Amino acid sequence: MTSWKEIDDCVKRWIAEAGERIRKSFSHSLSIQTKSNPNDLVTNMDKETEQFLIQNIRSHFPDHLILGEEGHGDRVNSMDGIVWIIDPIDGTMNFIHQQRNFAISIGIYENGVGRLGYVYDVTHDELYFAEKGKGAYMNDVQLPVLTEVPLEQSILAINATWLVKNTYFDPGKLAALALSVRGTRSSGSAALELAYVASGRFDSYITMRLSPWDFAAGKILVEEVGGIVTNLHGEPLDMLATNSVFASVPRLHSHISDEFLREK
Ligand code: 2AM
Ligand code: CA
Repeated sequence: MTSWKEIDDCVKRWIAEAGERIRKSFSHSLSIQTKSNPNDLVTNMDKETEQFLIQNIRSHFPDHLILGEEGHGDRVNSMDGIVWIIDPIDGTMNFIHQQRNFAISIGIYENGVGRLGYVYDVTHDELYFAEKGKGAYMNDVQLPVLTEVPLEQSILAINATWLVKNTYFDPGKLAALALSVRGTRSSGSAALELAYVASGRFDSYITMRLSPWDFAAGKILVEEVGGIVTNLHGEPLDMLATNSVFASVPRLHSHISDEFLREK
């Protein structure tokens, strides 16, 4: 049986190498394609990075399953066994337009329980990672357990479009919430937004529709420092479907749920 330490050593090596390849690609021209709509983008680097990670995972851990955004992984219908959930580039639009604020995201689950989570901010060379029960880190620095903050002093990560046009949830309630906090921010990478909640830079994060590879790693990070990650209705996330996502420190999570997220 492989140890988590062995897996962790491999992941850190592969992430470092993938990050180096992505940084080198900044000086080459990208091949950009659209997926479900004109703003849903994918590049050759998304695909190459996913293939690089999957080849390595398969050769070292052939009995593990892999769920990957770009479809080079397995058809995963259950969270039984060890399942890797990977997004080679989370925040592809930022990757293309800004060459920053995007991340490699890898979450490793055992029978549905998050064991290892990695969010690597490629441009800033910042690796956020957590092992269940053993703490969360940003590079070599351990992240402290989160402290509570009152709503009116909190920073909320939310994308402005959800306050304007929203088919999932009453945008008026989200707008009222946005006006009640100290400030709102949006970084354009769900994995990084969750890593920022885990490191206390944001106090809460709300979004309407994420896929498992967007939140699989970040959820492990936030939970390891005492945060709560649910859908907008306070229910556990379904690791094999799209979900709304609401991450926060516990008391603020209850406060926001009770005052702004209740549906009549
Ligand atoms: P991506 O860059 O890997 O596609 C941007 O708002 C955040 O939401 C990113 O983490 C992005 O991930 C994710 N995202 C964008 N469009 C999405 C969609 N249609 N479904 C799920 N997640 C999406
Ligand atoms: Ca992606």
